[in-house]
Amino acid sequence: MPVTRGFTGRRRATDADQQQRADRLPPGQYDTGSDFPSLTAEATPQVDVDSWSLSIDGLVETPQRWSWRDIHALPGDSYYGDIHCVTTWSKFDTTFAGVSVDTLLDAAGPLPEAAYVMAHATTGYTTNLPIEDLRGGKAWVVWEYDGKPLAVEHGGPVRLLVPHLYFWKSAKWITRLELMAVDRPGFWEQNGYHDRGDPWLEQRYQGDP
Ligand SMILES: Nc1nc2c(c(=O)[nH]1)N[C@H]1C(S)=C(S)[C@@H](COP(=O)(O)O)O[C@H]1N2
Ligand SMILES: [Mo]
Repeated sequence: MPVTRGFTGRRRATDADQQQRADRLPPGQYDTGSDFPSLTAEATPQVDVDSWSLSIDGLVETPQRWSWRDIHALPGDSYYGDIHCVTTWSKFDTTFAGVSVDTLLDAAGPLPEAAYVMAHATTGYTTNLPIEDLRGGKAWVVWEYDGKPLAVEHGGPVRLLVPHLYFWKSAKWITRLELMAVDRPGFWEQNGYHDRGDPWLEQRYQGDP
């Protein structure tokens, strides 16, 4: 009965695929499928690439500043995988391209006492991260999504991408990384959200593990 065998085979593959997708969802999250929600606290800015720049300053040996052209001249890198918003949507199989934050930090030379980073956007949005969450191939500064220029509602021209943490850590319209010795809460963190935000530990709010 070739027809039945074929049908059973397909159904098994689908079950396995569904289980795999379920295993990729951190606790309390759902799969948003092909939707890519946009979440912005402030008014969406128009950022002109000719005047945009990214700075690294604070506790570094050599403060750095890259223009749009300079940052494109650095060795490129990309991310393929999942993202997780604290409002409970997760999106699978995203592709972003830009540069690894390691490349940027290496150029600036973090001082030994630099333990935290505040990411700043043109709009005044801020978010704080332990420096270790930005090193070791875990974080990017990106200007492409799905092979196309990053749309303004998703942080274009340039955003931070830290996909192993809740997505509010991925500051849109990024212009500055400030290296600090002592942690300081950013925008959502001042409003009760967690200082680290690991989705697998469900670190949503201050006081969560
Ligand atoms: N500048 C800025 N960056 C931001 C935000 C914001 O409001 N302003 N929202 C954060 C939150 S809560 C999420 S879930 C993601 C949303 O990114 P998206 O709009 O591309 O989905 O951006 C993060 N970065
Ligand atoms: Mo979010």
